[in-house]
Amino acid sequence: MVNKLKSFIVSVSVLTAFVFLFTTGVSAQIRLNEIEVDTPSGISEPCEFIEVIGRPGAVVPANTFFLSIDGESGNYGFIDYIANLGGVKFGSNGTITIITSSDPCPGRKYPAETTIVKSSSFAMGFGGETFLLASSPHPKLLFEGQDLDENDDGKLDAKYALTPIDGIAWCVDPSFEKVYGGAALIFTGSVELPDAATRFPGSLTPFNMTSWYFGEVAPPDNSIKYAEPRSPNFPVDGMLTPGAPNVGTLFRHQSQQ
Ligand SMILES: [Ca+2]
Ligand SMILES: [Ca+2]
Ligand SMILES: [Ca+2]
Ligand SMILES: [Ca+2]
Repeated sequence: MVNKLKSFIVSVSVLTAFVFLFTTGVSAQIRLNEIEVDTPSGISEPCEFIEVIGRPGAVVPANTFFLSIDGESGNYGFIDYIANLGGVKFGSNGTITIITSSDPCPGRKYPAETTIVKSSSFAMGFGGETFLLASSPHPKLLFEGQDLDENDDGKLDAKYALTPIDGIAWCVDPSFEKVYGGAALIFTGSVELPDAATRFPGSLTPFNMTSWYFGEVAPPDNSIKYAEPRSPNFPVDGMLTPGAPNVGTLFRHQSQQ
């Protein structure tokens, strides 16, 4: 009897470990890949998108979210934009593309090889902002306008039990703004915050500043061209690839100088 119980406990533990490893294995392969936050239009953001990369055909574990979290004083921790990716299958090119359901981007066609997810959020936040992939066992607590940092200490409050997966952030002044969930702060400054950012293809380290290049986006709204000011590491072949695998040769710029 004791032996049976022991072997039952062992089986359950092995199964639990397997499920845990499998789940973390899948989420370990999910990365933020590309993001266009500020489109050239001065009045709306019709061509915003968020691209997430993973294994082609893999299903995102339940309760996995993309969050745009405000980092500015007075709004520390507020969710500006949310998309639930749980249960979504990566397209055959390994991407999921999140767009807003309310504001179509005229003239832009997303490839059939990506999976489109529509968010009811209207636009990601401007200024100091964190763009985070995270999971939480409390999905009902996550919605646009929720304050993930009620005590404004720059840490995601424990009650949300968020596990960050990957993320980037930018700030005008990090001494007055917050960056959440360990996101890589890829830009600080008051001149021009980046309009968009792209992960170098194949550089899949999470929360890693040097995996990213960024810049302004040139008009028109559906443009895929970056413009100045660009990041110092901007590759000669850098451009936006909404819903498609990224381009940009890492460190190429150094041999050009
Ligand atoms: Ca903001
Ligand atoms: Ca707050
Ligand atoms: Ca907090
Ligand atoms: Ca892309």
